[in-house]
Amino acid sequence: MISTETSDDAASEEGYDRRRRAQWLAGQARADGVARRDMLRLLAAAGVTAGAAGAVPALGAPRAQAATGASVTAAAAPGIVKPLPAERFTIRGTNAETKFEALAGTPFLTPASHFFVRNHTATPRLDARTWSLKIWGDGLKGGGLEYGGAREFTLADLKRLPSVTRTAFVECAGNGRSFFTTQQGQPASGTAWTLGAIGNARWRGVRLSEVLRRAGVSRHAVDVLPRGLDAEYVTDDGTNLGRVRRPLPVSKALDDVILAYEMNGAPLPADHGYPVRVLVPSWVGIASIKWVGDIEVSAQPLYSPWNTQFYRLFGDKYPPEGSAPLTHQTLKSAFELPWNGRVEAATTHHLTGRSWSATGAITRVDISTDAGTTWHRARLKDTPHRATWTRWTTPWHPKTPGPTTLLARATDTTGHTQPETTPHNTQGYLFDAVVRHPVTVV
Ligand SMILES: Nc1nc2c(c(=O)[nH]1)N[C@H]1C(S)=C(S)[C@@H](COP(=O)(O)O)O[C@H]1N2
Ligand SMILES: [Mo]
Repeated sequence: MISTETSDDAASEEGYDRRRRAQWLAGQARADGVARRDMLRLLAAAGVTAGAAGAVPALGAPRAQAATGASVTAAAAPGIVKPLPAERFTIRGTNAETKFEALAGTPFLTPASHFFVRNHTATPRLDARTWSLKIWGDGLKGGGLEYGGAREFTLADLKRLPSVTRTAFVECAGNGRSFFTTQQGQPASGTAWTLGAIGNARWRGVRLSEVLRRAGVSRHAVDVLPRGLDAEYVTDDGTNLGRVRRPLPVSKALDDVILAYEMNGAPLPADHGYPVRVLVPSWVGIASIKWVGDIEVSAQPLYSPWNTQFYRLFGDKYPPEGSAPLTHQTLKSAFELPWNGRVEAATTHHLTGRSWSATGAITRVDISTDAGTTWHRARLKDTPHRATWTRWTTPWHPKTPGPTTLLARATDTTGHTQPETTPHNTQGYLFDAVVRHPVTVV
């Protein structure tokens, strides 16, 4: 039942390598100092054919990274466009995790320069002038079964419609996954995120409901299926799952979903979905499809690998077909401190961190600096809201040198408090237990 979410688990270097070669063919990876004929020999030996490379769409001219002086770390995440300095990001295959300690001192809204990136393949370079969104399917009035009946919206069309802004986090369903292994001794497949697969931004765009209404959504519509324009996703065993797409029930689509074209007051950065992404507040990150190119509106329920084999809970505690498809994210807390950091004894520190919940506003955060023996309340620095995070701070005056464990435990308005353990699921989704953060007092 275990399947891999990405190509970058330790166990599947080969898949990552294969993808990297395809990206090189598409002009997205650097191979400084490697002769072209050596690259071609590598590709031939690995059986990467023009067909496999074709899984990567034409992405325009190769990026002249040397000329633009892009950071050297970019080579480790070949599909990501923005700089990924090592003090801010941990590269995990095609993804970049934000280091929580790098958020110390950043505002409530995560700057794009610090926002995590989760790419199944690579960031496509799209031209907003030729981009359009096609809405199609038998859930539209008058049918429109195929593209022939599609309603099309250019970016200019979308910008002419009434806009909305909404602050919300985007968080990967697998955020915190590595703690199933390190804290609970129960390995899970997929990218070994710590707590940094989350960012909180102010999104501006048009309501999806507005666009669906104008496209003529019928009362028979049940699901909508937004699909990205990035490359088709090929799993490690070579199965092509097609373009990244995940159905949304029409009830959610007509509720608070946004087609976002701005992030924190600027056009969406390439890595975060330029020119337009779907933004599904409080739901698992996969729902927020980047680089959206079309949306099928269906009178029948739709499935994709992203709501069947992925993004359900599988394991001993769940039925063989898994739980229902995941919707809301969960409750978590993190310190803005390095893992295994060193803290000076006999001075007062102001520990800082953030807590967040998808289902309610944070009501309290309890902190322990002695591995859970004693607890006290942190001071909340933001007015808590659902689907965003709340920053907090607490003074700490460590007396004796030596190792200790810091804990932060949040409670939200639904009455939910972070538990000591999270029931295991094989793909490591929705970790919500209190994380044990080791530090050494020196
Ligand atoms: N088209 C497309 N949309 C996508 C993805 C992707 O790879 N391709 N990744 C999804 C996942 S799993 C997450 S967690 C979020 C991450 O958004 P970010 O990269 O802007 O942080 O985007 C989602 N939308
Ligand atoms: Mo994700």
